[in-house]
This record gives sequence, structure tokens and C-alpha cells, in this order.
Amino acid sequence: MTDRSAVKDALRAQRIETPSWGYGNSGTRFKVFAQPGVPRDPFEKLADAAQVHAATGAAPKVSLHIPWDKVEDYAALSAHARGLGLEIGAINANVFQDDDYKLGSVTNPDPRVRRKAVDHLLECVDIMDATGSTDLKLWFSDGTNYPGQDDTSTRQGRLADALAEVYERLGDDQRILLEYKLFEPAFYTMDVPDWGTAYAHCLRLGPKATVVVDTGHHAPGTNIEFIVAFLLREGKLGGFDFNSRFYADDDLMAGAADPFQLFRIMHEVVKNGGLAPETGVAFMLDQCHNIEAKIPAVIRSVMNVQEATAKALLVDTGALTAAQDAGDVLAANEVLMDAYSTDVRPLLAEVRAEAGLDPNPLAAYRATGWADKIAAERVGGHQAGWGA
Ligand code: RM4
Ligand code: MN
Repeated sequence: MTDRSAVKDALRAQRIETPSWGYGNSGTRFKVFAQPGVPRDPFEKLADAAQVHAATGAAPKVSLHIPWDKVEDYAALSAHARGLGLEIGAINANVFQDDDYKLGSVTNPDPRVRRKAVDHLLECVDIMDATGSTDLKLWFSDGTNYPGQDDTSTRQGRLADALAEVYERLGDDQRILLEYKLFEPAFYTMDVPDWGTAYAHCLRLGPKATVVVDTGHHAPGTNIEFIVAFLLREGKLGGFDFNSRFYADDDLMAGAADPFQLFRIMHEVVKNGGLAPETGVAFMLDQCHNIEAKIPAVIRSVMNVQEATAKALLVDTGALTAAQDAGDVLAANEVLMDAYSTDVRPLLAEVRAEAGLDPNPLAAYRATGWADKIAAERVGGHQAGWGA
């Protein structure tokens, strides 16, 4: 696409969903560093997310994580979100932080634990009903640490049974986004280790089950954009958990470690029609800000996704197809690199200014004084964080 106004329209329309847990304290297994002003409950997390949306105009949806974001009244939480100009996005189930799940959740050898895990997933669908959320995001930490520990294919059967029960419970507008991860916390086998496993389960379930690609969940060197192109072609790409990594599941800011990879992913999305809302591809962030200030880090991540998208939109597809059809390897590569090498910051600044936003979202956020305000006001109570 090289028509400037069409590029701007596409950029204006893109929505990036931010994660509630990105606003809370987080860390590694070595240390969680608390930060001043961190939210103490889901209502305060939404207030921070509203700052990101105000600065970028592009982040109206917030993913929740249950039970981290458990509240008495989900309708009230949803109304609070609407009052802030936000909507509740994906509901992320959490079947990995309970003692019962030591040997797995839905694939646990103990039927009592499997029942408990499935009941939690069903509870998450109830929460979707109450909040108007359409997406149930499922990530299973299930797996084994040692050869022989449990039977791999029996565990696949347990997983399929659990997914089928949850799928049955979904409303017409609701869907499952099934996530995969190569390793961690299990080190020998994960029960959903890769996109092929997730895809096979989703195919068997039906049209309301799609795969979510978390960019930090692959072996180093994996060609993620190939997976994206394949899933889009099959109508099975539900969305992304964007983050970036140098080594494993680092959960750093999207586009920080490898902006070229993010561009290549967005190129496949753009080329295969994945920006169109009807394809249902959700552009979500799934990251943790352990040492940097959280709200501006989320803003930076939104901007990085927008920059990768803008570059992808600038690919001259006519010239690219012509070079590909002619078998001109160097010319085809040059078309792609030309787009990647374009400085799209002025274009995005223009899009923002035309939408009545500050062209510089980070400066806009700093000017609000929100960071000082929450540091002064949010004293006492228990800060939200991993496991809270
Ligand atoms: C997992 C996975 C999930 C996220 C949790 C916090 O590694 O990426 O999507 O909800 O972490
Ligand atoms: Mn994820």
C-alpha cells in the first residue's frame, strides 16, 4: 500500500490492547522491585491504562488476568472502564499459581485438580458475560520435567476434553485464544509447546477457537512471521501477545529487542489482510516492566507497534509482487528494506495531530503530571503485582 491517505486511515484504525498486569509490580524469580504509585486494585490499573489511551488514542482495551483482577462486581468494573473511555479486552485465565497445579492443571493426573481447573476456565467465561469481553485467552503452564513423569498423549487427551467443555460454554460472540509456549515452567515437555499443537486443538474445537502468538514463546531463531502468515491464511490467527526478548520469555517492551522482527511480522499481517477488524486479529501486549516506569513503557510499546505497522503499510506491494514474480531476489528484498528503512515518525505524528492528539505521546503523558499524582495519592494498601 503506498497511497498515503489509505496508510493513515489504517494507522488511525489500529487498536492495541494493553495488559492489566503491565501496570503492576513485576520482576524475576530473584526480585520484584516495587515502584511508587503502582495500582492497588483493578480499578486503579484501569485508570493507568486510560492514561495510555489518552496519550496514544490507540489503546482502548485492557486485558484482565483472573484471579489477579478478581473483583466482587464485574459489571461495576466494566462500567468503571467505560467511564474512562475503555473496554475490557481478553480475560486471561490463571491455572498456574495454585499449589494444586504442581503437576498440571487441565492435564493433571488427578481428576479433582482437572475439574478445579476447568471450573476456573468456566468462571472466566462468566466474567466475560459480565464484562462484555469476547476473548478467553488460555495459557497452560502444564507439562512435565522428566522423561517418564507422565504419559504425553494421555495428557493431550485431558487437554482436549477440557478445551471441549469450555468451548461448549462459549456464547455466540465469544472465542478461545489458545496460547503456546516452548518451555517454562515445565522443562521437559509443555502440553502446548508450539503453534502446531495449538492449531490442531483449535481445528478440532471449531471456528470459535484460534491461536494466539506470544512473540516470546519460541525457540531462538524461530521464523515467527512464517507462523503468522500460515495461521492468517487458515483463518486461525486470533491475535498476538507482543513483547520482546533477547534470550527466552523476557517480556520486554514490544519492538525493543528486535524492531526488524516486529516489522516482518506486521508485514505478513498487512499483506494477508490481518489489519481488517473482521479478521479478528487482536493486537495485545503481554509484558512486564520490571525496572522501567510502567505507564510510559506501555506507551512506548504501543508506539513501537504503530511504527512497525506503518513501515509494513509502506511496503510497495505492486513492486514487491512484480519482483517476486520475476524471480528477482535482490529487487524483492530491496522493496521490503526500503519500507523498513523509512522514518515513519513524522507520518505517525501527523496521524496523531489530525486526530487531535499530541504528536508525541510520551511528552503528552509527562505533561499530565499523572506519575507524581499517583505516587502521592496511592499510599498505603497493597500494591498489585505478580501473584497479587
Ligand atoms: C504467560 C503467558 C500468558 C500471560 C502470563 C502472565 O507466560 O504469556 O499470556 O498471561 O504469562
Ligand atoms: Mn502471553
